[in-house]
Amino acid sequence: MAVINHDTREVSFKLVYCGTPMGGKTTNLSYIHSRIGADQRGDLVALATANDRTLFFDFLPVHTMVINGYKTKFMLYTVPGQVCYNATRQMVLRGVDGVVFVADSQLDRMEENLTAWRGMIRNLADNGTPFEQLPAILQFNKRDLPDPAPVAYMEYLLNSGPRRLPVFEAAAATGYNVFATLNGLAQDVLHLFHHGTARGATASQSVSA
Ligand SMILES: Nc1nc2c(ncn2[C@@H]2O[C@H](COP(=O)(O)OP(=O)(O)OP(=O)(O)O)[C@@H](O)[C@H]2O)c(=O)[nH]1
Ligand SMILES: [Mg+2]
Repeated sequence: MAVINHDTREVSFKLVYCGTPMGGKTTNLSYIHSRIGADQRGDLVALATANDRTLFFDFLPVHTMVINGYKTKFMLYTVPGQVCYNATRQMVLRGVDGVVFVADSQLDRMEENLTAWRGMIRNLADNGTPFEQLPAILQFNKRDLPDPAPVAYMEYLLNSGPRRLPVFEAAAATGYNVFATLNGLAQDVLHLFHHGTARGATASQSVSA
C-alpha cells in the first residue's frame, strides 16, 4: 500500500519481484542497481546464503520523479525462491503495491514456474491482497539460453486465466527488458494510485537507466 509522507513530501510504493526459484529475481535488482546513478537510488541490500540464494529478501530503493510536488520512491524487493521459505515470501508480500513474476524460460522449469505462481497467488490471498486487483507483470526470463520454452506455451501455463497480464521476454543477466519490466509495473502502479483503477491508460513517467 502506498505510503505518503506529507512532512518529507514523499510517496513510496512497494514493488516485489516474485517467481521461480533461481529464475533471476535478484539478477533483475542487481542490474537495476548497476545502471541507475547513485543519486537516484539507495544501496542494494542483498541477504544471501553462501551460494548466492536469497535467504530473506533483497531490497533496493529507487527515487524517481516529482509529481505534484511529491517525490516518488519505488521500494524494490525480491522474495527468496527456495520452497522452504514460504513464510518469508508471504511476509515480504505484505503491503505490496505491485508484483513482477519472474518465470524461468528453460523448458524443464515449467513445473517450478507453475508452483511458484500458485504459491504467490495463495500468499497474496492469505495477506488479504487479492491478486485480481493488484498491478502485476509477467517476465519470461532467461530468453538468452538455447531452446527457451515457446512464449505461447508459457502464456498458456501462466497467463490464460480471466486476467491477462502484460508479458516481457527478458534476459536479466544481460539487462534485456529489465527496465521495460520495471517501467511497465511502475506505470500500472501509478495509474492505479492516481486514477483508482487498475491498468488500461498509459502513464508518461518512467524510470530510466
Ligand atoms: N543465462 C541467464 N542466466 C540468468 C539470467 N538471469 C539470472 N540468471 C542466472 O540464474 C541464476 C539465479 O539467478 P538469481 O537472480 O540469483 O535468481 P533468484 O530468482 O533470485 O534465486 P532465489 O533467490 O534463490 O530464488 C544465477 O546464476 C544468474 O546468473 C538470464 O537472463 N540469463
Ligand atoms: Mg534471489
